[in-house]
Amino acid sequence: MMVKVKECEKRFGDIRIFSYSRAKKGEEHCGDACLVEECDGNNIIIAVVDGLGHGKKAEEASEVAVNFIKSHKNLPLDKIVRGVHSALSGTRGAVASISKISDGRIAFVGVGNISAQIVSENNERGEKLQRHLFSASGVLGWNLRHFKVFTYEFMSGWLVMNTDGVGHFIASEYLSENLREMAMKIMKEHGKADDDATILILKR
Ligand SMILES: [Mn+2]
Repeated sequence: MMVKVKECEKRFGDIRIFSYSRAKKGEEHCGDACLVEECDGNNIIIAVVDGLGHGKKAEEASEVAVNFIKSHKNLPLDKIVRGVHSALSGTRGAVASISKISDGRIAFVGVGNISAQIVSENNERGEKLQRHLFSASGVLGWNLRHFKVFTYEFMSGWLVMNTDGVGHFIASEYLSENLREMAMKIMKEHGKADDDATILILKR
């Protein structure tokens, strides 16, 4: 059985992004989706979305979310999240992480069971800093309670975002300048055959 796979590679100045999505085994629709776009003139917006469940309905929900983000990319992140929540009402719903990358900074918001990690190289002692980013509980389109937009310093390093079709891993154990190789290694070791799986890696 063919597995539906989607790969995307983009570069904006000193930022490179690679994303990879594949459907759950035996499924032709992928309920996960990614977005990478320029926004706010000189910034970048990225998103990873997991439509609830799998199959066509999950795919429809993630498409609604991605299309909303794309057409409202210049709004502040909190407004985008509220907008996605409204746009998804009447659908399966989705969980998502959305981030804007600007000069030296990352703004991030996560809602639901979806994960993101930063490995940055910019602390004073020159050590790598590794952290998992906080995701609020809830499902966009169904219940969105309290959420917060977090801002982190990000001069250089990796931002890794993935759906729960990829099991727990520590991004700093996989660092590579070759983002495709890095993504495929994580996917090979941690991808779950019984769920759609997506990983997006940004490197500055
Ligand atoms: Mn999933």
